Amino acid sequence: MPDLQKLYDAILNGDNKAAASITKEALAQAVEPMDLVNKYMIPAMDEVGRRFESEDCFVPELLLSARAMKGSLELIRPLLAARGTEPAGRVAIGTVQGDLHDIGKNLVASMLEGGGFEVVDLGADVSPEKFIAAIQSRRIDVVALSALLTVTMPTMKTTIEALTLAGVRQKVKVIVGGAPVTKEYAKQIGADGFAENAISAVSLVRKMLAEQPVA
Ligand code: B12
Repeated sequence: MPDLQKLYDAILNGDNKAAASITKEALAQAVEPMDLVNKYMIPAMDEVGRRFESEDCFVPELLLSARAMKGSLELIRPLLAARGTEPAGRVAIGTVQGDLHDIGKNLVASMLEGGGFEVVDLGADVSPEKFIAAIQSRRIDVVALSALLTVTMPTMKTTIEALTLAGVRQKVKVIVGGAPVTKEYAKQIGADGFAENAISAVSLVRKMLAEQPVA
């Protein structure tokens, strides 16, 4: 069994090679993938965030840590996706325009795939027009919006408004999330739901589609 504390350290120190090798070793030894994510990887990114806030590290260090996190997540993602059974619905997910943070969004996408949903990942910095085009071309059930910056949170509202203007809002459920987003904010901007993390996002979408299938 690898020393998993070293996975935390590798992500914290932005050492992508070490992070990938410990992740591979852990998965080969059947360590539960979500334990790696929740107990070591996310806490390491939280610590990076704290250091960034207190100016003990800067954007280059953030980028290295993010690269290490993404590399390990890429190894974990296929395992999460393989857990699904029948497609339970189709979700278009993206980080809203102006926001480049995509680690949390990728995690939500992986968990939804693992939960049996088909996921159309539109990426980061996604314009309202791209969300609209996805709804129009891909029979989307749920639109999932991510934002990590307080300055891009209002873009969630403008994206929802754009869906209404384009006449596609009633075709989908809209869920929102990201570290600064709250349940109250979700309600305030007219979203149908909010989830705090990737695991609760899956149960939220499942519940929503079971309770009231979209038109
Ligand atoms: C990594 C990182 C970066 C990387 C992003 C790399 C990438 N590809 O994503 C880089 C270096 C590019 C970056 C840039 C910037 N960043 Co930054 N970044 C972070 C950091 C350290 C970690 C974010 C992260 O990945 N967390 C791990 C993931 C797993 O968590 P998460 O994203 O919150 O996602 C979870 C939940 O929120 C939820 N969720 C997420 N999305 C969704 C969507 C739905 C639908 C649902 C239901 C749930 C959900 O589920 C996820 C899994 O559980 C945070 C600090 C922190 N601890 O959050 C700062 C942080 C977000 N960044 C910050 C800032 C200021 C910036 C910059 C402006 C810095 C600068 N001066 O240039 C730029 C902005 C660039 C831009 N236009 O977007 C601030 C934001 C402050 C604020 N209140 O707005 C933070 C909070 C750091 C800080 N403490 O100051 N950043």
